[in-house]
Amino acid sequence: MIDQPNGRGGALRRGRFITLEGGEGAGKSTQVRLLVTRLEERGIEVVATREPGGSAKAEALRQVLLSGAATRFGPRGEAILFSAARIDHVDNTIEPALARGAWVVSDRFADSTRAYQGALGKLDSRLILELERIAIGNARPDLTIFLDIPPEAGLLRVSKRRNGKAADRFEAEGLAFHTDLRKAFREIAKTEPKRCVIVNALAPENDVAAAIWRAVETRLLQTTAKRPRRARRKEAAEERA
Ligand code: T5A
Repeated sequence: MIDQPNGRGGALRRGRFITLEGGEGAGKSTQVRLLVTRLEERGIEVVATREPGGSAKAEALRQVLLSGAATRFGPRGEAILFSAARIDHVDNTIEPALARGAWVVSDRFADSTRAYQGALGKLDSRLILELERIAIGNARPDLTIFLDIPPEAGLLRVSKRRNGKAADRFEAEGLAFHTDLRKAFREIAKTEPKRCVIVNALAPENDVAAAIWRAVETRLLQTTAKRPRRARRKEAAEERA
């Protein structure tokens, strides 16, 4: 096997990759922090990251994307720019962490492109999948938590936090946009139930955290502990190849 540094050649991946997705103000950043603390308490090395951003070059693109300067390129151009940022994020933050056995928890990832640019921008799903293939290669999330919240409630949280400051490019979209966005996220979760879990984000912070932790325990921690000798033998064989 060719061991490419970005993992696209199928390099061994030992860590686990969790993404949190959802609409504006759903509580993703809050829950990333709580989840990271909880995993660290279990002695797991965790890298907390976010999109757009998460690495030096991707953070530079974040400014462009959130300021609205990329809007003039249309949904296709925006999707490509989000994917360019993702390539740097995967190569320089996510893959190196997973390769050394750390867990990665990301505040948004490729499902945001599927929902925001794909579903809302009415892009051909083949383009979105091709961009995903190029940008993320093997760095596919093991678990995705969709924080589900009525858009009115999420936007209210965000506007309170903003405290008079201007909304960013996506926050500024109307209610119909955010309602469709919620549908798009739910649709993704429905089509990939093995990877995705929907959590009610209207609940109090601690209840949301508890629901996320239940998903992590049942889907990742228990399966990691029980990982059969077969899986470990396969990894060893991949390392030798
Ligand atoms: N985007 C991103 C794309 O279009 N395509 C892509 O491919 C990608 C990756 C990123 C924008 O980019 C778009 C989507 C986004 O519009 P961002 O600034 O990173 O923008 O913003 P968001 O990811 O949307 O995150 P937000 O900061 O808006 O919201 P969060 O992280 O979901 O929420 P959080 O934790 O900051 O909480 C918001 C407020 O609510 C409170 C918090 O204290 C905070 O004040 N809160 C709660 N209140 C009550 N109950 C709870 N359970 C609460 N949880 C949090």
